[in-house]
Amino acid sequence: MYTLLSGLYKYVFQKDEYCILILGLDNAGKTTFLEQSKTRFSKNYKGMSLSKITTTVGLNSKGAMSAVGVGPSPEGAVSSFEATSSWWAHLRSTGAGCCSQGSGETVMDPGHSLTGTLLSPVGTVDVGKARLMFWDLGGQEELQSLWDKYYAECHGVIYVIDSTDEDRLSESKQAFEKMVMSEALDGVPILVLANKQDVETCLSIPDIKTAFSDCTSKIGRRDCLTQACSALTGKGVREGIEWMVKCVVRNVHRPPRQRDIT
Ligand SMILES: Nc1nc2c(ncn2[C@@H]2O[C@H](COP(=O)(O)OP(=O)(O)OP(=O)(O)O)[C@@H](O)[C@H]2O)c(=O)[nH]1
Ligand SMILES: [Mg+2]
Repeated sequence: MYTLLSGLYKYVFQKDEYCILILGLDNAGKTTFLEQSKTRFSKNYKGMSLSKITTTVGLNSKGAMSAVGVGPSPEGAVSSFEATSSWWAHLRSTGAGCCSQGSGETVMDPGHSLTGTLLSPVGTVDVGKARLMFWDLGGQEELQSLWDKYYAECHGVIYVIDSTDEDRLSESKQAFEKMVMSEALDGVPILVLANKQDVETCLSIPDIKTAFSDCTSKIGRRDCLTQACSALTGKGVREGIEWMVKCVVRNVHRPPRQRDIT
């Protein structure tokens, strides 16, 4: 009887949490994608106008803390935030798991003038029993060195490509290649979003697949999907998220964290 009731309690009140990294070059549309996802999947979420999203400065450290259950809700944290010097130093020197760091202070690191997202915003999306916790990491070159600090603890990666930026496609491919070659990401599902498909002159999916073709062997046998997407209009967003949920749920090598819904 106890087992039955405990099973029922878990079914009703527990969510399986999965950490999802959103990576890609700066200006690819990561933050816009995150906002669009939250808007589409969270009934009561009132996001800001997507066209008003600008490159984010620094990180929302309080939001980051709240995502692990020790601070205020990160929902709605879209505007620019400043990085803490201790956070910055902490990230640079030690790195940290995507679910276990933060200082909560707000001071700009004087040594860096960041013009993109460092780590913001943190958002969550519930799909059935799964809760995806997104980490929107900055795409600028100097910030890419931080990406691998999060690999060991993530359950999935969403890699965003700007399909309108042919000039930077090979730069994006190099960043992608470096990422998939990381052992810490072995077996982790990767969703590649060919974003900005609403722009008439954008590169097609076959164009992008061709440009990324020599990454195929490095992707190996893990789940990987290239999805046409417009973070601005929402095209392909639901399909991408639902695919990711399916993959992280079936990946027995990276079990979710379980948390009671409060
Ligand atoms: N046309 C079009 N524009 C988009 C789309 N997604 C994002 N954008 C625009 O691209 C620009 C960059 O979007 P962001 O979401 O800030 O990009 P980001 O990847 O978060 O950039 P960083 O924070 O610098 O790493 C903004 O002007 C967005 O409005 C899209 O699907 N279509
Ligand atoms: Mg951003």
